[in-house]
Order: sequence, then C-alpha cells, then structure tokens
Amino acid sequence: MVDILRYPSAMFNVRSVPALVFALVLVMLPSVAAAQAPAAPLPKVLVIGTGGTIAGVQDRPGTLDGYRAGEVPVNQIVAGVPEVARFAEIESEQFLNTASGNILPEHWLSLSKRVNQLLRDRRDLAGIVVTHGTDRMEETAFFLYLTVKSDRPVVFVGAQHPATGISPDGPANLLAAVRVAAAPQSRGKGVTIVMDQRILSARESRKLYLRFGGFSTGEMGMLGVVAPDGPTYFFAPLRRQGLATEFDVDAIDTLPKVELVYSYSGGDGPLVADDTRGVVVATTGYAPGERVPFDAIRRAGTVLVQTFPTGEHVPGVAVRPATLQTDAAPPIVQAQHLLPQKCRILLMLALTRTNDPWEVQRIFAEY
Ligand code: DAS
Repeated sequence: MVDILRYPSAMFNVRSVPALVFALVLVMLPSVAAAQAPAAPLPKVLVIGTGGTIAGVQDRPGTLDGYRAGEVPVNQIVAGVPEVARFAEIESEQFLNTASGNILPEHWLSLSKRVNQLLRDRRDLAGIVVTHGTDRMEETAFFLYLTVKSDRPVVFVGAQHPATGISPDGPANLLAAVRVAAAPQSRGKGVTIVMDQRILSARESRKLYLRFGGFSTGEMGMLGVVAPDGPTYFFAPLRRQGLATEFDVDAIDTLPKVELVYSYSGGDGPLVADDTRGVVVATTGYAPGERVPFDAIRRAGTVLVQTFPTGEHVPGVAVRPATLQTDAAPPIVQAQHLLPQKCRILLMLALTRTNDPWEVQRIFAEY
C-alpha cells in the first residue's frame, strides 16, 4: 500500500487528472470572483469641526507648553489621520473654530439645527462626528442628545493634548470616533462622547480632569468600548432621546434664561433677575436661610429644579397630585442623576414647551 502522507499525488489516479483540474477550478472560482468583485462601499461619515484642543496649535511645538485652541481647520485634522479611510468615506465641514468656552446656547441651537437638517437630507450618511473642545463638550453634546431627532450616531470627540504637543491623543480619538459613527451597531445609542476608546452617553459624561482618561460617566458606566475589531456595546440608553424626543429645535429661536446656583452652609439664597424663567439649585440640602428666597422664587412663577452637585443622587419623583412639599407652593422639580449644568439645559428646553412645574417634573422623569 502506498503511503499517501509521503506521496500525496498517489491519491489521484493519472487518468482522473482532467477531473481533478475541473474540480480545482470549481473550488477556486468563488475566491477568484471574490477577488475581482468591487469592494463594498464604505459608510459615509461627516466630520463637523468646532475647534478645541484637538484643533490646537502651540507656540513651541513638541513641548507640553500652552497653545491656542481652535486653530487647525477640520479638513486638516482629518487629513492628519489617513487611517480613518479604512473605515469610512469622510467628508468634513467647518461649523466654528474656537475654544469651547466661547460656545454659547445660540451655538447649541444652530449646531443642532444643522445636524438635524443633515440627517434629514443626507440619507447616505451613516453618522456624524463633531470635533469639540473638552471644556464644554459635555454641555453641547447633551443639548444635541436631547434635540437630534434621528437614530443615527452623532459622536463628539476632542483631545487633552494639542496636535503639536507631546503624545497628542486627538488622532487616536478621532479614529475611534469615526469607527463609532460608521458602525451600524451605534444606531439608537443616542449622542455619545468618544474619548480614550470609551463610548460614553452624552447624558452621563463629564470632564473629571485634564489628563488622558479624564472623561467619565461616574456611577453609570460606559455604553461600550472601541476594541481593535471595532465598537462593542454593553448597554443602551433607556431614557427618551433621539427619535423619541419631544423637543423641536426648528421651532426655537432663543433659549429661555435659566440660572444655576449652589446652596451652601450659611447661604442666604440667590438674587435672580426678573427675566429668569428657571433656576437649578445644586444642593445636598438647604441652609435654613435659603428656604425663604427659594420658596419666593418659585411662588413668583420661576421653575426651580434641584439636583445634587455631583449629579449622582436619584430621588423619588412625585407625580401629580402627590406633593413633595408640605406647603401649597408649586413643587421643586427633582432631577434624577443629572449634573447641574445638564439640568440647566434640560430646563431650558422644557421651558420652551411649558411653564407648569408639574409638566417640567414629567420631563425630568422621562429624559
Ligand atoms: N481645554 C481645551 C480642550 O481641551 C480647550 C477647549 O475646551 O476648547 O479642548
């Protein structure tokens, strides 16, 4: 008997060679066809630039010295990361180019209007990335989280080191953000912030510190990570956002004035201007001297929202007709696990729809 391990050709009878060739051709045909088939088109992602450190330039490149945020145009930032072209067909658009401390509520409105318009008109876009300064990123991202009526991903990204500094983090962050915006599994997850390979919900994310890894979602954890083989999700938001939002930025020209104040030992309450429609109080509990002015504020028709300074507290939420207060004054609206600056944004939007604190409470319980 022939040892077919040592003489594999002995498996085949010489007379069956034509049959063998035919069989080989049959086996190889699909791979030849696959090699010749045009590659599937890459998803399209639009990168909208607003500035920040990711667009920052130093006077002494290659150091960790100071820099000017919001200098490099977004098309140059994208061109500096050619690796993104493996995952998406990229377009870019310059919305602003500034440090994020200059970004105001009117910019939130116009950016949200633009993103809504793009996602309505451009069915070909898989998602949108917004480059943004990290100082105010959590606020702009949360405004869009509440107002972009789409299930397609809108991903905010920035950097802690400028592009010309030592170990810039912008390129890796941008690559991760584009992969998240291009991924079908990112649909329905709401507006996110992608920093340091973490996918964070815009509702929960906050800047904790200036170093790498400085963005956190506190107790709520992250939605997912950008792994070497792409975005991987563990959780999805359940609160209203995206297609389920009731807020319509196209019907809003200006946002109502809402103040944010702290309560503290020995405090005697804030002074609130007449045109203030809402006040958010960051407090773990009022000082005796604060009760009277805070009561007066809400009796005068200004809606008062209370949250923990850390945003971590989750109080029970009263639903009409039960009352949280012992007096007959309108209720103090209770926020649930929401940072004070994000309560301000939600209150601004709520006040575009109602002045009734019970209705505002309903909104704070749903978003
Ligand atoms: N602190 C800078 C940043 O990290 C500047 C800014 O927020 O625009 O992006």
